[in-house]
Order: sequence, then structure tokens, then C-alpha cells
Amino acid sequence: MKLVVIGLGQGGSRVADEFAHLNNRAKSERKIEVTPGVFAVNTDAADLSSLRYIGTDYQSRILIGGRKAGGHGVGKINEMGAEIAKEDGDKVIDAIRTAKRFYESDAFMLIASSGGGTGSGALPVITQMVKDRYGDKPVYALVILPFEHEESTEERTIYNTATCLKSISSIADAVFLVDNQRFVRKDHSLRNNLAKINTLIAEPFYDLLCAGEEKKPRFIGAKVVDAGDIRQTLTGWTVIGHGKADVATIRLPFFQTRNFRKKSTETHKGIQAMDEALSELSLQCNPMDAGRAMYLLTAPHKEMNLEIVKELGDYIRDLAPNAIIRNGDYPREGSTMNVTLILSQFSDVEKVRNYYYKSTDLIPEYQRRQKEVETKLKGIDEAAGEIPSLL
Ligand SMILES: Nc1nc2c(ncn2[C@@H]2O[C@H](COP(=O)(O)OP(=O)(O)OP(=O)(O)O)[C@@H](O)[C@H]2O)c(=O)[nH]1
Ligand SMILES: [Mg+2]
Repeated sequence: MKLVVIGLGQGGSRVADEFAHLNNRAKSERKIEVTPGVFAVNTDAADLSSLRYIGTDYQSRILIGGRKAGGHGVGKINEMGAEIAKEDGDKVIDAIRTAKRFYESDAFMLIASSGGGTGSGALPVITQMVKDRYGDKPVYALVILPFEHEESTEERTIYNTATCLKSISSIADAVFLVDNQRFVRKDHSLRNNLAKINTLIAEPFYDLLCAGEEKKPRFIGAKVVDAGDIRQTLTGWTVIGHGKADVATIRLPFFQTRNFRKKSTETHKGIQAMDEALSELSLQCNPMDAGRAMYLLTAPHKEMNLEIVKELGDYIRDLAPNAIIRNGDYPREGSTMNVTLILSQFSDVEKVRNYYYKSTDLIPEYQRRQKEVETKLKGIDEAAGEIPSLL
């Protein structure tokens, strides 16, 4: 599958930059292309300059809100991010249109963090514009949810997240949820290592995007996962995970026979990779609530067999009994067995529900503060009443 990727705001642009990196990898390691266009959009000029892989021209790194934001962001006010996107969104649409290879793409992927101002506000607005303009291609969103410490110290983060999620879920064909906090769970040092987290966010998409683009017969699986399968799977709230198991073994001659123990070891490795994919899902969720699922097994040819694919299917069926399950295999060289797992069409996501509850409680407080600011401003205006104006 080929994606046009658009990163919005700081977090969104940096993760989009990782997709541009994945594309470079796909080109050099596999001679295929997975992202014919990658763009970064921000109100902050310095953030745009610090990207590494996205083209450096003004059509690839797009500065919006020039006058309003002065090139310095919108300071977490996502209403302002949305307003600027409405005014300057044409710049993004123009850039997409002029991208040389845009017509080869199968879908759009728009990426933003929900807790800030620019990305959170611009995501639903630009998604809407892209959908209006290119209605025939699916438009997916990837939303990066804030760390726990941000939620507890700054309630605006929760409010931004709730408004962003509500707005994007009504427009995008599917919304990938990625929880920053998930990456800190195992490795606490990651809290201060956003670059590493960004790599981990993009990584699970690598095999998934490459599988259907392969041209060399020896890398084409018995059941290829192509853009059509992915499109059929992705709808509504969605999570993704990736896991791998090492299959490098010393190959003694008697091991190459049809030894049943060897076969069960392979199946075991497949389950091990699937377990890791499940525990590494981009957001903690209950698979019972998923309406669709897809898994892709990527492994050396000789390590793959129908039995593993079937075992993995049975495993997922037990965990997600309400889901329509799709699968595929992708033979590659190397010594690892990889599982990419997508769960989609969630009927319930506890974390999203909690954002909505918490920010509903915040609305009266925000309205009170807004009124207070207005009254104070009025007071100062009144005090200036008799002073002559220079205008
Ligand atoms: N994973 C990840 N999260 C990030 C990154 N940068 C910021 N965030 C998260 O994104 C949220 C803040 O949003 P930003 O993306 O910085 O904000 P913005 O869209 O640039 O908007 P403003 O700066 O307010 O104009 C917080 O929850 C951060 O933890 C990043 O590079 N990677
Ligand atoms: Mg910013």
C-alpha cells in the first residue's frame, strides 16, 4: 500500500518524518516505495527546520498561520490551530496536488498529537479538506495521545484530546490511536526520548505497507496483504502492534527433516511473535470489542507454513471472537519471524470514553474562566474611558 503522509504540528510532523525514513529504508532494502509523498505542516518554523527526512522545499515543509502564529506555534490553543488550518489549508491541498507521484497512492494518512494546539486543531480540518477534494481515496488519521504526566499537570491537554478525537472520528475512515504512555511502560528512559518513541510508532507499518508492493516473485506470499485488504480492515477506532521472535537456529542435517518437534517450535515462535504484537499494541484495549482484525506474518520462506498461519488465526479468533479476521504472509530473508497485528472497528475504547467524561466536566470551568477574562478586559477598557486615543 502506498500512502500520502501528512504530519501536522510538532509531534505529527516528527512521526511523518519517520514514515519518510521508512520509505528510504524500503527503497534501499527492498527496492520499493511506500510513501510517494510526505509533508509536514506547522505553525512553528523552527520545528519544521529540525526534521530530517522530509524534503526541505516549501511545498514539503509547509508553514501555516504566518501572521497569527508568527512562526512560533499556537501555544496549545487548538481552536486557534483549527482556525489557522481553515484559512491556510489550501496550501496543503496545493502541495499534494503538485506532488509528482501523488496519483500512485492508495490512501492518505494524517498524523498529529492531540494534546497540543496546531496538530490537534488542524487534524480534523485538513482531513475534511482532503476528503472533500479526494473523495475516492480513504483518509486515515493517526492520533498521538499524551503522556500521563501531561494529563495530570495540564488539563488543557485532556480537553484538546477530547475535542480532537470527537472531531476526527466523525470524518476519518479510521483513526489509529497511539498512546505515548505505552512506550514508557517498559522502558522509563523513553519518557525523555521522543525520537526513539517516534521510530517505534512508525515501525509496525513497515512490513504492512511493503507486503503488497513487492514485485520479486520469491518475496510474494501465498496470500498477499494488499491495499484492498488493508482498506477492508481499517474502519473507526484502530490499534496496531508488531512483534518478533528470533528463528536463527543451528541447522543440523537431521533437523531439516519433517520433524514434528521442529514444526511445533516454528508454531511456537509464531505465537511468541503474536504475543509480543498484542502486548505492544499502540493503545491498551479489549480485543473483544474489535469488529475487524488483520495479521501479517513476515518470515523466512523455510520457517513459514500453513500450520502457523492457521494457529495464529485460531489464537486471534479466541481473543477477538466478534472480529472478521484477515491474514497474509510475506516471505523475507533474515532470521526473525514477525507478526503485524491490526485490530479495528472498536465498539468501545475506554481511554477515549474517559477523555470525553473528563472534559465534559471541564467545560463549565473553561466557560467561567473565559467570562472572567472578558469581565477583566471590560474593566480595563472602562478605566481607559476618558483617555484620548492616538488612532
Ligand atoms: N510521540 C511524540 N509525541 C510528541 C512529540 N512532540 C510532542 N509530542 C506530544 O504532543 C503533545 C504536544 O503537542 P505538539 O505536537 O508539541 O503541539 P503542536 O501541534 O506543535 O501545537 P502547538 O505547539 O501548541 O502549536 C504532547 O502530548 C507531547 O507529549 C514527538 O516528537 N513524539
Ligand atoms: Mg508546536
